Order: sequence, then C-alpha cells, then structure tokens
Amino acid sequence: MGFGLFVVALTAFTCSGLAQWQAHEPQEKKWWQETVIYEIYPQSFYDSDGDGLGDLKGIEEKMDYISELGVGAVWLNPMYASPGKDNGYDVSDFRAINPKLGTMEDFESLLKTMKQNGIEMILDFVPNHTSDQHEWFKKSVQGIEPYDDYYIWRNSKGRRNGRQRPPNSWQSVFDHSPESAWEWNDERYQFYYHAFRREQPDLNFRNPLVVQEMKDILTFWMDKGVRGFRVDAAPFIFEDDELRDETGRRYARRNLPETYELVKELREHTDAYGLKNDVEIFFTTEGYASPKKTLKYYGKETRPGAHFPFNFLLLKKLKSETNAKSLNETIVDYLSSLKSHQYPNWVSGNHDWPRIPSRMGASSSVDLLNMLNLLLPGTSTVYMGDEIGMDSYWNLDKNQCPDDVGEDYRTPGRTPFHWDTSRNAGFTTAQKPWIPVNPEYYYTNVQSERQARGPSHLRNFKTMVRLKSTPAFTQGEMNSYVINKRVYAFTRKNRRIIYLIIMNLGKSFSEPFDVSEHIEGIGINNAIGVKVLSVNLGELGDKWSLISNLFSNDWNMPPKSGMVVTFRNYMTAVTVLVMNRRSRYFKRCNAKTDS
Ligand code: TEU
Repeated sequence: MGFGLFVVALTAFTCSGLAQWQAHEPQEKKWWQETVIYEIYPQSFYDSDGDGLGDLKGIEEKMDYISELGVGAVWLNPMYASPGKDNGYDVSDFRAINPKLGTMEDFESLLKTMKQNGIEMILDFVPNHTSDQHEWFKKSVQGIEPYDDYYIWRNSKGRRNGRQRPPNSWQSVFDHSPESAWEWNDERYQFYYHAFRREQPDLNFRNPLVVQEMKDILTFWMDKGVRGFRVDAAPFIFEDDELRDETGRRYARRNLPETYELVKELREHTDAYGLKNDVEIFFTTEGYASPKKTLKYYGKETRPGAHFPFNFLLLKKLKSETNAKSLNETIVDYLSSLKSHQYPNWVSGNHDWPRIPSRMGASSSVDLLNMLNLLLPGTSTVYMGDEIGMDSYWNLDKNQCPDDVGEDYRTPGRTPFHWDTSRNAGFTTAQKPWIPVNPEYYYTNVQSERQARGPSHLRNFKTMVRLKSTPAFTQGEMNSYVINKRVYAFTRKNRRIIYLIIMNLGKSFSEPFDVSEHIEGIGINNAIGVKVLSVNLGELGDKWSLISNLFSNDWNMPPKSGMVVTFRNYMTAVTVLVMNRRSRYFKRCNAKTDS
C-alpha cells in the first residue's frame, strides 16, 4: 500500500504546488541550531528570597525544571542595573547586576549551573539606548567630553506658546503613549532623541566611541562565559542623520543601511572572540520588519550579520481565524526565501506579546503553536510559560502593580510563572507578588500538568523537544500540505520514519478528510503510533481509533486540535530511485526560487 501511494502522490508534486524543504548538506551542528531557546523574564520566574520579585537565584533553584524541558539555551531578559522604567530595558550600567535581581556572584553561579546542565546563556543586549540615569547620559547632559557626543542632541526649532519646538515630527514608538520622540533638556539647552520612553535616550552610533563601548561590553560578558546575544530593538539603532520626516511607508528611523552594517561589525567582533577562544558565539537580532528587510539581517555569507534574525511570523500571521492555505503560504514563503547560509527559526511568543491562548482564541491552540514552533525546520524560541499554556492576565488589578507597570499594555503577558496550586502559584512566599498572579494558575501549572492523566501541554512540549533532536527533524525533509480549508499538515521524515503533524486551525469541527489522499507514503497499515495529542483530543477514545479517523473520510477533526503521528517509511529500491529523481527535481525548483 505504501508503495502505491508513493507513486500516486509523487505525481502531485509541482514546483508551484506542495512545498518541500530539505536540510542543506549536514555540516557540524552548532549549539544554537535545531535547539530550543527558552526566554526567561527574571522578575516573574521564581522568587528565591521571599520579597515578591523573581531573581537570579530563583532561576538557578529551578534549573532541574529548565533541564527537564530539554532546552539548549536560556535567553535572559535584562538583568542589568536599571531604574526599571521599562522593566530593565533602561540600563544604567551594562556591567552591573540589578541589586533587586541579585549580585554578580549570583549571576556567575547561575551561569556555572547552566553550563553543568549543558545549557548556554544568551543575554539581552540593549545597544539602542541607555537609561537617563546612566553615567554616560548624565555626563552628556553636562557636556563633558567625550560623552557630550554619546547621544543624539539637536537644537530647538524655536519657541511656540512658550514651549521649545522639537527638531521634527518623529514620535516615540510605544503605542500607549504616542508623544514626541524628542525631550527637551534645560541644562544642556537642547533636545535629545528617544525611540522608546523619555527615560531611554538613544545612543549615537555615528560616534565610533559608542561602537567601541558596545564591543567592550560584549567582551565583558563573553569573558564571563556568556555564549550568545539577542540584539534588542535592532531596527532602531540608526536614524536618518538629516532628520527627515516620516511620510507614508518611508521610515527614516528603521532598518537603515548603517544598522545592517553595524550588526555585521558586531558579529565580526563576537566571531573574532569565538575564534580566539575556540567557542561559538551566537548572535540574533530582534526587529519587526518586512520579510525582505528582516532577511537583510543575515548579512552576506562572506560578511555575516545575525546567525538568524528572529522570525516573528507565527506571532504576526497566525491568528484565531487563520486558515490552512494562508498558514501554508506563510511557512513556505519563509522557508523558500532562505539561501543556503540562512538558517531558519521560529518564535511562539515573547514578553512583548499577548500569550498564546489570547492570541489564538483557545487554550488548546497552545499545543498547535508548539507543534509548529518546535517541529518546523530550524531553531525554536519559547517564552517561559508557553510550555504549560499560560495565558495573559487581562483583568489584573493595576493598583497592585508598582509605579506605572500596570499601565504598560504588555504587563498582562508578564505575570508570575505558575509552579503549582499553592498560594501565588508557588512563585513567591511573600504575601504579595510584585505584580498579581493570574488566578488561572489553579489549573494551569507545572505540578498539575506533570500529574495529568491524559495529555498535557507540558508533556506534549517535552515530547516534541525530544523529537526535535532526532534525525527526521534535524536532517529530514519537510513537506507542507493544505488538507482542507482549516486543516493544515506537514511531514518530517528520514529513511525509516515519517512524522505527520496535523492540526485543525478552525473554530469549529473540520470538513471530513482522508489524509492518504493528500500525503504520499502514509496509511493505516504503516502507522506506528501517536506521539502527541492536543489536550482536547485526550478524551476522544484510544489512539488507534484516532489514527484511523484520519483515513476515514467521515471524521470531523475537533476545533483547535492537533496530533503528531508516526509511520514507518517503506522505502523499496524503486521508491529510493524515484525519490532521488524527485529530489534532483526539487533542487532545480529550489534553485529557481533562489534566483
Ligand atoms: O522591543 C522593541 C520593539 O520593537 C518594541 O516596539 C516592540 O515592538 C513592542 O514592545 C511591542 O509591543 C524591545 C523589547 O523587546 C521591549 O520589551 C522593550 O521595551 C524595547 O525593546 C525597548 O528596549
């Protein structure tokens, strides 16, 4: 049966039809490839000293859990000295630890424990701006050399109604407070520019001294053993020197040619360090940009920029109402846009976005998004809590938050992690955590998901992380299928095994289908078993009846459900021959797409 299907299905392949992705020639795998990067927001992970705020020691105490997840790296959100006007993204000393989060000894101890567990540390590197409390800025205000030219200062356009008029119409980017991006400073008697909050003045990267400062900061942390950096707000690093206004789609402050050049220069610096010390330093950029502009962050093969720029497509394009065709296009367009030196990656969430259930309109979507993020080709980035299906806490009491944290539209996605069913979800022994815990912790928490009788988000997550490191996923090809309007599928395979990842993205039961009519090489006869079932499929009978449903043409797949099913890959000499021919054919297709 397998053979017959192969031959029939093969004829269905065309350059423009089904999409196939083939891993490039296997080279020596780098530590940041085909792994999972786990983002930790330190304030909200675990409080070790009972003051209500998460801390570095707390992360170290929970290393068994991080290790249990099977992730290869932790990306730590800013832990530097900071007045906390933007939760650590306003850095007042790039070489010091925020005393509220711990000490340098705590940091070094955390790093050591991570390394003992085979987990690398990626730091949040925030070059675009500093805090207005940074020594550089204070000196810049006073005009003290060489700091006088460390920031972007401009004269006023004169007074109007008793107020100084900013140099141009640029606004700060936070959409909860659209305001001028220029702040008047009476002492220096000039405006300074800030892309983000007024307490976050932008550094002047046209000044080589500033570039050198940043390189020295990278070296400082690499010397400590940090092996990766996430460049915060990369698109904003340079702005138009002539301060031209932004009209229509012309941005004078995002993704400037100078920005791409700087990323390459910083990469050159970390690569040189890596070469000298025989280590691999990973470099990624955060930037919301068009696909074309995002790709430019990779740089050239001969002069690379980021190892990969974060790919935010699963955040931007996948919504509750997205259908299979459009998801397929998103995935295929992305993968086929990559050249051989451009390594793919996926992101399922981060501290700036609503959490998965809110974005996708259902808690069971957590499994679907994790399937995509973890099983598509490339490296996966996961925001802490996505593995247990935490949701944003929209009704949180703003008055229970410090300063203006409650006013930040991103705070509902940053509430404390849910460890267990005890008070405050086991996050802190304090009466009151720094921001409120989502009451849903009662059923969404690590302890309950470990003990669940049926499938749980956490168990599914761990299974998929394990699968990710097996040959079908690290080297195997990927095929992408639109089964019907709402049902999307892809396969990953090697010579022995085929994994089918299938999901109903819809809000209602799907149209019936027989998956063997769409995908070659799989049938009830060569099915091995079910690896993952989304939580809402757990009660629907035994695994074999679920598998046979996929081939029945009379089953409606439940809304927002998904599964990962394994099949034996029956490869006869003839099919190997046909496959080889086909793969030559696809190489031609890919070459066409490349050019
Ligand atoms: O975000 C950069 C960025 O582009 C933001 O505008 C982002 O789009 C917004 O937060 C989404 O709602 C980075 C950090 O991820 C963010 O937390 C910081 O506040 C920001 O830089 C400033 O450092």
